[in-house]
Amino acid sequence: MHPAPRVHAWMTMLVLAVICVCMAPLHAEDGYELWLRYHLLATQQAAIYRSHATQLIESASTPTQTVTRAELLRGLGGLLGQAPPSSDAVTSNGAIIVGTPGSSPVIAGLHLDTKSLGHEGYIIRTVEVNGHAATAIVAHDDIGALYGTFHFLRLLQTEQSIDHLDVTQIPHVKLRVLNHWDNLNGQVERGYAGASIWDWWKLPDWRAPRYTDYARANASIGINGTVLNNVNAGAQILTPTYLQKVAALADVFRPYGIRVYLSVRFSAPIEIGHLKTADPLDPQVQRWWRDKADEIYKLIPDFGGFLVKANSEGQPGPQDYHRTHADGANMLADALAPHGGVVMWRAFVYSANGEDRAKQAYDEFKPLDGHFRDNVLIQVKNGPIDFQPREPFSPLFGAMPKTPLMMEFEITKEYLGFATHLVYLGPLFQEVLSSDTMVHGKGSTVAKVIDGSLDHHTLTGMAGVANIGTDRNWSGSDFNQANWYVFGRLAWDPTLSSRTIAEQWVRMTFTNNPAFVKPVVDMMMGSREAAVDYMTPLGLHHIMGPNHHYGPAPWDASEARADWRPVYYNRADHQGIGFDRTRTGSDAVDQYAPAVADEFNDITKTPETLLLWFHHVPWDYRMHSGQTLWYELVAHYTQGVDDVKRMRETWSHMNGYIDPERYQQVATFLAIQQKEAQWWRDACIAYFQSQSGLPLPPGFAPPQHSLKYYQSLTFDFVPGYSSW
Ligand code: GCV
Repeated sequence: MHPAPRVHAWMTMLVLAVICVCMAPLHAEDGYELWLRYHLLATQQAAIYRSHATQLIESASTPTQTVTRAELLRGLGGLLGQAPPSSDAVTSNGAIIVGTPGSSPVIAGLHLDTKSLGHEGYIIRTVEVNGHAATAIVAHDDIGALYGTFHFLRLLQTEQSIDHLDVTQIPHVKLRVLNHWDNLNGQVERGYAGASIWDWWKLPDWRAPRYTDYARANASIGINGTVLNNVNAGAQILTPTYLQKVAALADVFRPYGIRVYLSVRFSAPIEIGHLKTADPLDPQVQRWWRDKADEIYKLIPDFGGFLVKANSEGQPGPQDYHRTHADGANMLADALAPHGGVVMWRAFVYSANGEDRAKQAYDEFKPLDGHFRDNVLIQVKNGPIDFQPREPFSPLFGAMPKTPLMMEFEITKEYLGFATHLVYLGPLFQEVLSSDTMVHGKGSTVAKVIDGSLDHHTLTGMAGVANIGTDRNWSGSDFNQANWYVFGRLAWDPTLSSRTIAEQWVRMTFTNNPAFVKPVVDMMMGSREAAVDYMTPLGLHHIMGPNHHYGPAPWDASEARADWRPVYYNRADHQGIGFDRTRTGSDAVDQYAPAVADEFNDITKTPETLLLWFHHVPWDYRMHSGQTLWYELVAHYTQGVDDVKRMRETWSHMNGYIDPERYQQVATFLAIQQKEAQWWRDACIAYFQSQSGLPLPPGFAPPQHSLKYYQSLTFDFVPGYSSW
């Protein structure tokens, strides 16, 4: 047989394959690079920056120095099209000098005050060395230089001038931590971005490159800790097999300044230690935890500590043995103290005891102020109930001056539309942080509680429940990445503006083109209020579908426990709507400092955004607008849907400014958001109208379906919920 035809066919296929490869976009955008997309800058901008990047003077002898150098080469190489050569001495204008006085004689020669920067701070300054202008990125410790490097790259990514730099940054908060609610079986509780990124099965041997990218992303925004597993914890994570896996992850994260922490199950001494009790005052139990801590620190010398959910939603805890939360936390704290570890003990506790759920965490923890060991932080959710689209700040902030309180935000959008709704959480985080507790007079903001300045604490922290999973884009949607990003930036500095952070994120993630940046940042900034409007306006809360938390169900009374039923929270009836938490109601208001309590107690002084949180209000109550409450409620719901329509409209004009892949997914997700916003509006209006008995105010469209229809909807599979 003659081989020629076959060779010919093979050649043809090869040529076709080459053509296909050449025609395919070199780099399809899938969101994997997050905000660390070091794509080539516009020609003119790149040329300017190249003159500031002629030499690289650094040292790469420690692991952190090595990753710092790698990031610089990657960043400069990508943004400028070429990375500068390394050298030992400054010989021309435009050198970039990175490191610490200890690692670089050139930096030592600058005589900058690095000691006052602490472990993580840095300076970025334009300096003169040997008569040449240079940019110095200087810190006291290696990790500060890495943080400074990311900051410097951000200046380039966002096209800022780097001619005369003089930046000093020191983090305001010590522990800046992600909380993963990841189960060991790969499911993520309240996760909407695929499965857990921790591949426990293949660890410790296979250390997926994604773990390094995770560490890079976190370090770039100053996150320095990660709790790997769900607060609804199994004891298994503390077994030797899993600790080896945890140690492998700790090894990957260490150069990036990230410590690992674990959520621990309070009853672990029984389940894996085979003791008869987990009583925190039992000497055998105390010994077990001490031994466990010793075992962990042998494997992971810089292990961060434990996060604990105890006596909450069915989890075991010290109260099972008639002990207090302080007894439980202190026992673990004593085990960790010799190694420098901390306990982050959650204040998210409530039970079906008939008391207003919003009051219970305060009632439980306030009396324990001053009873915790020095290495215990109490981790408090931002609001008194549970990460609702809008809540007042938790009354615990400011109420426990002798105890470090950590903020817990939820980055994953359990109550804000899961993966698909575009809701930028920066304004929510900022609203909470800037709330004034008034405990020491005006200006006693929640941010000052968290950064320790209000009551002089040096152990401080902020936690964010992660929205990260195995989806290529990490967070389930491109815009959800902004919520991870803004959390990290605000944990570093809670006084930053969420708008500035959004703008930087947009520039780094998409483009610097002002025709894109301005409208998209505006859209992000309005998105949280839009969601509040179409879900829970005017202080409504907890009216989502029970358990899975997807979609509206203000009518639901099916839960066994009253405090899990939406009707418990909205209390809509023929007279009015809202939860009376005033002094004649549950008196939750008096958990706040007197000035705040008086405001929340008085219906005329309560901000309308929180009206129905604190008051049961007649339908015909006159609002500031002069309209009735019923009118305003319908108007807000309608406004929310209209806002989403406008967001879609804004986005439709963005076509062509960015890659088609991400453009299209955002467009499709916005269409889903509009559909679901309409559903929220219509279902809630239909139900509240069934209670108020009032006609729809003129000019507003009636719900698209009957109340019966909305009540009949069921959902068999809802992401993030199956682990329950
Ligand atoms: C981890 C809410 C969520 C639960 C979560 C809990 C918590 O109730 O719905 O999934 O459990 O908060 O924060 O512990």
